[in-house]
Amino acid sequence: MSGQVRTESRGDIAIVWVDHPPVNALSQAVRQGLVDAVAELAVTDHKAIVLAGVNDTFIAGADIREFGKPPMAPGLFEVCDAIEASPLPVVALVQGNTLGGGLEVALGAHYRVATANTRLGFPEVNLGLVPGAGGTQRTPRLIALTDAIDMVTSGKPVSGKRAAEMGLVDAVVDGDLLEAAIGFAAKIVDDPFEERRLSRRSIEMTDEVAEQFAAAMRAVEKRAKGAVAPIRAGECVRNAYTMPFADGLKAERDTFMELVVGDQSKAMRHMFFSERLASKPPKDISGEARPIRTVGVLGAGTMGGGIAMTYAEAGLPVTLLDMSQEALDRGLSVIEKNWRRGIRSGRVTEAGVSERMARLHPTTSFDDLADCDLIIEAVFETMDVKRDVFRKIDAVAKPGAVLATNTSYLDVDAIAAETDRPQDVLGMHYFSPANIMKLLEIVRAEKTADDVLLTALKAAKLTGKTAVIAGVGHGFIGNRLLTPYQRQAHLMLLEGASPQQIDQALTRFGMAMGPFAMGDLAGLDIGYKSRQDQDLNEEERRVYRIADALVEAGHLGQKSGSGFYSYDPETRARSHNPAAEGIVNKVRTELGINQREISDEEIIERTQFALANEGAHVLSEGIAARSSDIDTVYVHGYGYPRWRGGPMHYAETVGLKTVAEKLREWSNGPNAVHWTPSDLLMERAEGDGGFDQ
Ligand code: 3H9
Repeated sequence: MSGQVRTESRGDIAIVWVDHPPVNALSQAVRQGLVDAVAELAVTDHKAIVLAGVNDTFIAGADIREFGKPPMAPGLFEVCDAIEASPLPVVALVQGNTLGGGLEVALGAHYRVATANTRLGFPEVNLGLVPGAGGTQRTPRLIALTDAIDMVTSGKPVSGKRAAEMGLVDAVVDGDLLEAAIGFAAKIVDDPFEERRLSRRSIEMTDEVAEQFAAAMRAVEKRAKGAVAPIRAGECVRNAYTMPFADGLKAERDTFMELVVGDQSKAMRHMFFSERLASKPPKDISGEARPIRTVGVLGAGTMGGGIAMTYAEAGLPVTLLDMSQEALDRGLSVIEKNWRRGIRSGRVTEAGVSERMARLHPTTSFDDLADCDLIIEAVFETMDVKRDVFRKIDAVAKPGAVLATNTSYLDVDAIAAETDRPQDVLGMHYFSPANIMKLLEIVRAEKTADDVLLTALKAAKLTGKTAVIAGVGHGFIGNRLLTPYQRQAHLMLLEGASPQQIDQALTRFGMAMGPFAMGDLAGLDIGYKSRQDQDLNEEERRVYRIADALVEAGHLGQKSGSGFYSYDPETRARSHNPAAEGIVNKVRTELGINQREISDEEIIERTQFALANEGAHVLSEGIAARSSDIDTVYVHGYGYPRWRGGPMHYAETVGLKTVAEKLREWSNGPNAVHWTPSDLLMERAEGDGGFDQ
């Protein structure tokens, strides 16, 4: 047996421990250890086996680091088969994370006991995969088809309590879990368990099942938005009804093997590791995070309110400051309304909302921030206002408090310089709605102390955010890349593409929203005002002539009922806006543009390579530490399809050579002024690797 699996005896019950911290992933040594343990125990006097994991968790799945490498025996499906074929009944003690291959192992067992709050699920689809060791075959043999489809295609885990309701586990246990599992095993030792070997059960594709399946799959296809794994996982579940177990298992394994070498799974595995890498402290810093017991938030508007919600949801008391009682009352009522919406959908209870509201302490006095460990300002986005607010915070905050600005563009060094403690200042850039969006850009200013940066990373972890560290620079990572992306969209609009064509090409590519629908949502007047305030040259003004003309004609986007599109006042449904089309044509004529056909391929190349090129600039300027951080920002903050792995990974998938050739062509073409190929990208294109070498 391997060191990662060990056995012990409790009377005539054997315990098999999977001991592979931190998450007991199913390495080759664990797989071999399990097969050996079951075989060895079969020839002892034991009467039953309890299968458990160390560290209060069962098994979080196959070892993702092994994917894409040559397979090593035994395969996980063989492990599950060996457990199921054991002559001794096997009880899986399911606690902590029981995910993917971990749940497949538990389904190979004959019984499952679980804690009420364990997480059981098939997250394979989040890695662009289907379960590959019988998960799609055993699950529908145990629970209702709709539940099985939901588990396998959504990737969302269910609790032990819910699993018991579904029939996925046999009992919910608490207290001393091992004793409870041993007690359960002692009760069933003499029971026949032949029919508990799930592979031996047969299920049929009746008309009713076929109908349920078709309805469930229609919903899956709608949600998939270009991702293939959920659809393939659903097809595997169907096989469970139409094929003998062995054939269904083989079809599932073949699907897994096909997907694991495909671009989508590679991209999603890249995201899995990128997200974890992004939130690790940089190598050059040391020390410990400062304590976060109380939080202060300035501004009770949309952004400040969302940030306050995030911390209150994490259980922390929040002092919420605004200039007037009226603004505070308005902010608090919006917050309460948002939380109450969660009662209807079951995300929070009535009592939970009251508890959260009680954590919010509204005030109009800066003095009430004196006791806060972390103070985040989310006031109006102009330098003068931010400077003024920071001077006031500096006057009242206790020594050692971490002071954060939620700016989206401004110079954090300049803001820090307003205080007598620039070492305590950094940027914490949240995305709207801040209580929902996962991304947090943490902006490390020139003088930010190590332990201040660590405190911001801790705050992200406490509140379930995906943190990415950025350096100071206009727009940091995310908004900086957005400018050339949008510029290309607006140029193509001038050249002949319609807003619909551009938006559709990009949503088909997988973006959550196209740039013109997004502009309408945000309000076209915002970009207009910001352009008025900037000293833009004639070329740059030309790019946005259509957007400016729309605003001047009163088409401000959704808020005025029309922008690039028209909006139904009731449903907000989008439709063609003939007035916008007229404005587009007029501007093209005024500028003397000869309209031409633009292919969807060109739309994708110009927008995506603009992102990658700017990303490479950001990398070489040291504003992002790694290209994978840029990918994390785009997937979590900008609706970039996870299955494409972010704009930098996408460029690598296309091939940096191809990207470089296009950049060379465009920087010598009619739009040359808008293209500055990154030296870093051009240089990396010469080698075989990607951005992060
Ligand atoms: C599968 O099972 C396929 C099968 O159907 C068929 C096979 C044939 N492998 O997230 P954390 C590492 S597909 C390798 O920070 P948490 C992780 O990288 C798999 N490594 O902790 C990190 O390492 P480091 C289906 C893994 O407490 C460390 O463990 N399963 C794996 O916030 C701690 O992780 C999944 O998709 C793994 N499977 O969250 C589950 N899992 O310290 C994936 C974790 O070097 N895992 N690591 O950065 C998760 O969702 C979370 O890690 C989990 C814990 C919820 C378990």
